[in-house]
Amino acid sequence: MPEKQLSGEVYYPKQQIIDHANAKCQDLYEFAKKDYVGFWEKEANDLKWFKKWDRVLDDSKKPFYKWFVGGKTNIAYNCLDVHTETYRRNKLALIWEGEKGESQSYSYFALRRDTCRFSNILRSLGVKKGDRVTLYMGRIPELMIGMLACARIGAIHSVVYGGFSVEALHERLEDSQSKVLIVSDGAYQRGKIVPLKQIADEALIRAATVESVLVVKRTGESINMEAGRDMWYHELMALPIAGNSCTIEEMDAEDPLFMLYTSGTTGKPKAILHTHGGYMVGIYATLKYVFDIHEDDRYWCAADPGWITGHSYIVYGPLLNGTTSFMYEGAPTHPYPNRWWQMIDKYGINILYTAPTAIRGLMRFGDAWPNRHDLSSLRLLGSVGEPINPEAWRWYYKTIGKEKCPIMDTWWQTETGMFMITPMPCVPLKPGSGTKPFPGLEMDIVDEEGKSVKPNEEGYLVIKTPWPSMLRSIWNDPDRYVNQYWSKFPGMYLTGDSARRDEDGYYWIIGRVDDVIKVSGYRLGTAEIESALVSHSSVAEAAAIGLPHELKGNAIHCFVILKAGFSKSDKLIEELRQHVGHEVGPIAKPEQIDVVDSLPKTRSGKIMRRVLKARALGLDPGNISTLEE
Ligand code: 7RM
Repeated sequence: MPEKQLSGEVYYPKQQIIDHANAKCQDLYEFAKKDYVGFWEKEANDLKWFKKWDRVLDDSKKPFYKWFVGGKTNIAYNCLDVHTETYRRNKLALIWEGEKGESQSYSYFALRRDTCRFSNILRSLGVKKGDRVTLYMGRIPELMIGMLACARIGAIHSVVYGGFSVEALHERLEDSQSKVLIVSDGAYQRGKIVPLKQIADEALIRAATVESVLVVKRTGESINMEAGRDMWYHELMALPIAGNSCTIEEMDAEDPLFMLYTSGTTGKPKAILHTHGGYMVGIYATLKYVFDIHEDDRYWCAADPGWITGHSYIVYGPLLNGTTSFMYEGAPTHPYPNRWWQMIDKYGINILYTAPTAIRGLMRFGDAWPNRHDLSSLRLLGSVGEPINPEAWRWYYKTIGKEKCPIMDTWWQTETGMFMITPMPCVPLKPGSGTKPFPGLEMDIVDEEGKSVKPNEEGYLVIKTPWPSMLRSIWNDPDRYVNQYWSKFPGMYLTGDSARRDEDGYYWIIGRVDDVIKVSGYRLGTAEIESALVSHSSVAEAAAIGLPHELKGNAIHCFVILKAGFSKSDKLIEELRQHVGHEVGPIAKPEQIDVVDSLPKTRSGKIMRRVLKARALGLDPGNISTLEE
């Protein structure tokens, strides 16, 4: 039992959870507090290196930190080859179920073999170390194989979420200067087909660097195949050059592994860069300790591989830990709201990791759906993407976890690569709080001057120590990396979130303080939505804000000023919504669009979204001294 009585609604860990844990987590906190560099070094020693590092951390060129300097490794080697060299070769690495109900599984042996075959194909198409490859597909095994194949040969993968559309994909192909695009003909979603290849064709018209397009057949719908550019994945994989073995590229620990686009404060999305060495160590250790991963577990992260959660905790984390990862292609409620519960029962899933929006979406169908299934295999639950409201937390805990599974509410970002604020199995939980920083991390909540705020006061959430899976930079824009994350408070990483810490030291995330909107856990920038709106012939100016939404967490509300000659109509509003869907993607479609005559602006012409939001919520807009009118 903890020494101190905690305040509020507290759930103490069950003894069997503590006993099962693969480490005494109090010891981890203590060890890492004394020597965080030593803590990470110890974790790195669990993994295979072609050459060990000379130095664990080099902070001589802050904020361009380097980890495991001089070390040589390859994350794909640690995900696959280290296991196929042992008795794990015949163990399942991946179990996949399609939305239509079909299933496939891959042993570590099979996943390595197919990855090697695909690596050979990529090499034969001229893809070399450092080249960029974009992947745009649904949740299918080939996405995992594609990512691992890039990693194996040292190519940098850039996965574009399948929910994004033409302009978003085009921008990402262009910015990354990708040589190859891997796409599926389409993706199943709620019984319908999302025509990914068709969207890609449109995006490719202006993407000059793409030489080859490799198409995975998923739906079998008829698509356009451009001679000389487009090739079928299954045909390539059957060629003799796709041998079952493939030499591995020995990567420097600091060599880039992938780039992943995410939305920021202003302007276009930026590509966050992660590495082979430090990223690997961070992901491996956090998943092992937080979700208490054991190799006989069946672990299900229900996120999309196209987001950081999927990169770290569907693909790399589970494989590094030698466990079995489960992947489901479709929607949680298709064809019925028991779809998830049925699969937990069918496959004996031990750990489920999902987002509050999904939990709320399933909760509204009532307890009868989960109660029809045996969920007793579950041992741990997880939540990510946005603050979880206590009501959804309690439902998840009681109805799904049967009051025996702790909920790991993990706070982290594309930029952090790994869990940052999170419980571990020994930590008492409070619904809605991610509890405390992971061992080895010093975090704080500070005021405008960078000084720690008092308990329960709101402030900027910052990180004060470097960590191995931290972003290294922004692709092609190191200045933006410095300005965005390290300039407001010298020596501190700015997360962009506001938070408070209670009297027990528990962190409570309040939300973004910048122009990022989290819709159903997906991160979108106001700038992307606004620029899509003004690209329509009728719109002169636009502003987007996020307003609270019962299921989605936040929903997008827009304000537009129409150009002369256009007038407000339901037809035009619907056309604008569709236009945003086409340009950015269906997830970005505004909930509501209001036509207005003017927008609140600062004297320098910046739209004051804060004022729009306060007005919409009927709140005091706060300090409006910079307002123009
Ligand atoms: C993993 C991910 C990052 C932003 C972050 C927060 C919000 C994420 C939680 C959360 C409260 C959580 N990466 N966020 N997890 N807020 N509790 N457990 O979501 O780059 O897409 O977004 O998401 O605002 O800054 S992300």
